[in-house]
Amino acid sequence: MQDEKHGDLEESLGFAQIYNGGFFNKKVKILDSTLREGEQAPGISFTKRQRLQIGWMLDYFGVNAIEISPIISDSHFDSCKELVKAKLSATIVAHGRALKEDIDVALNCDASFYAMYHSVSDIHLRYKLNISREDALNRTLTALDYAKSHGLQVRVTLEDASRADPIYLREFAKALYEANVDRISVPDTVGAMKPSGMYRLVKSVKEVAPVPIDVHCHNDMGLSLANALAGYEAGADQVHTTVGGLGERTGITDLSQFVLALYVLYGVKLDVRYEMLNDVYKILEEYIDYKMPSNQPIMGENAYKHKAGTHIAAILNNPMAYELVSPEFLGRKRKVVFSELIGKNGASFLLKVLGVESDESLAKMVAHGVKSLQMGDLFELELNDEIKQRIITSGEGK
Ligand code: HCA
Ligand code: CU
Repeated sequence: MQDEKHGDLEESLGFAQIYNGGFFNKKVKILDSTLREGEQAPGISFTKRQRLQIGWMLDYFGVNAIEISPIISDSHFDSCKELVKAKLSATIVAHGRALKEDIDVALNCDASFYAMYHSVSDIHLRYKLNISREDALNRTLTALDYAKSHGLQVRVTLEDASRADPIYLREFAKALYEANVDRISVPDTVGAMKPSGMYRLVKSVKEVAPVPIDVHCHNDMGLSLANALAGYEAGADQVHTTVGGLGERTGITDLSQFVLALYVLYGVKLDVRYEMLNDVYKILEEYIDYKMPSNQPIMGENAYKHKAGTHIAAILNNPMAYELVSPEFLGRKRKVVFSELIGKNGASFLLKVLGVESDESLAKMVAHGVKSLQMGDLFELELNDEIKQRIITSGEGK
C-alpha cells in the first residue's frame, strides 16, 4: 500500500480510519460499460474505430469486462465482433434483450458472454412492456435457456430491481439461479436507492441466488458511487462503471472514482494501471468533444489544484495536508493557483516564482494590491520540482 508521495495510505487517512472502520480487503471486478451505457448518454456517439480504441484502452487499463450492445446498429455489431476477435484479456459482454432475436445477434458476433435484461418492477411491466409478472419470468427463463443451450455464459439483469416488489424479485432471482444463470445484475435503474437500501437489496438477492452479483448504479440522486460501494460491501462481485460516469440521463458510477475510492477508502488495490487514468479520460474527452465538470472528483480539472495561500503553504510541506492520494498515482499533475486569495504567504511564493527578491513588506504590498484589484484568479502553475525548489530555497517557504 505504499504510495511514494504520501507514504502509507493509513497515514494520509489518519484517524478517519477509526470512523470508517478500517480497510476492507475484498477485491471486486470492474465491468466497464462506456461502450454501452456510456453511449446512451445524450450527445454521445462513437465511431466504430473509436469503440475499438476505447475497448483496447480499457483492456490495457485492466477492467475485467467490457460491455457493448451489438443490437443497436450494424456499426455496433461490427464493433462488438471486432472486439471479440481481438481476444482481449477483458471479457466482451454482449448486451441485449431477453429475446431470441437479440441472442442470435450476439451469437453472430461470436460473443461468449451474453447479458440479457428484463424489467422486473411493476411500473416497467405495466407502462413499458404491458405484460404480467408471470410472463416476465417466463420470457426471461425461455431466453436464458436458449442462450445457455447455445453455449453462452449468461448474466441476467433484473432491470429496475430497486423498485420491484421484493418478494417477486426474490422469486425471480431464485428461478434464475435454479435455471443455472451465471451472473445476476442488480441495477438501481433510476437511482432510487440510498446506500443502506442498496446494501439490503444486494444481500436480499444474494440470499436466494448464490451466484456472482453485478451492481449497476444510476446517478439520478448523485449517489451512484456511494451505492456501488454499498453494493460491494454487501458482497457484489462486479461493479459497473463508465468513463466520466457517462450514461442514460445523469449516468452511472464513474470508473476513476470507483477504483480510487476502493483503493483509498477500502485499501483495495486492483490489478489496474491507475497511472493510465489521465490518458484514458483525456482521450475520451477528445473523442466526444466533451469537457468534464471541473469539480468532478478525481479526474475533474480542479481535483489537484490548490488555491488558498494557507493550503499552498501546507502542501509545500507535505501534499498529504490536502490530498489523500498523489496526482502522479493517476498520471495527473498538481497545480497551484495564484489569485486574490493568496495573502501574504502566497504573495511571497509568487514573488519567488517570478524570481523577485522579496521581504515581508513587499509580500504584504503585493497581497494587498492583488486583493484590491479584485481580479479573481491571476494564473496557475504546475507545482513541479523546479517551481517548488524556487519557492523553498529562498528560505521561508511557509
Ligand atoms: C438499460 C437498463 C440498464 C441495464 C443494466 C444492466 C439499467 O439501459 O438497458 O444490464 O446491468 O440501468 O437497468 O442500464
Ligand atoms: Cu443503466
